[in-house]
Amino acid sequence: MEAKLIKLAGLGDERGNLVSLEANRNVPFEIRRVYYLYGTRADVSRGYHAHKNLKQLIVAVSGSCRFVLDDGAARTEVILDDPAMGLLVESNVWREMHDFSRDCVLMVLASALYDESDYIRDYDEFIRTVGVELSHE
Ligand code: T46
Repeated sequence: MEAKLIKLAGLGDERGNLVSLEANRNVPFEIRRVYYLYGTRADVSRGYHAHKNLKQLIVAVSGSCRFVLDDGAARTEVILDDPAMGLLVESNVWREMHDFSRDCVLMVLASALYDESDYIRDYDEFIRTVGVELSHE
């Protein structure tokens, strides 16, 4: 699978940088929730789940971390280290986050409110879920 990286147009000038995120413009969905992760220890990995019905745009507004994305057929890795790049993660994509820098602040724009029943936290269940979906295509 390919990581979908979106270049977020900078509106900066000689004073510094500015990135604007707008629903259904440079963010390809209606934004219903924003959250951010920070202070994650370098020896800690997070994620290990997929979402059944959620789109997310993920931006490392500070620092860096490494994403592993898996659509059930293939895995890919991407390092997020640029506040002007957004990683678009569609539904039914298993994600893991590793190697957080001390200053990493990961901001996530999401298409829905928090709902634990939208999570698939078991990898075997994830594979069964996408396997079923692929067989319907
Ligand atoms: C994701 C990655 C990138 C809430 O109560 N509300 C929320 O909006 C969120 C995001 C989480 N929570 C609760 C659920 C757990 O009890 O906060 C706790 C930590 O969440 P989780 O273990 O899912 O965190 P991560 O870092 O593994 O994953 C998070 C997001 O949950 C997830 O949607 O894609 O960041």
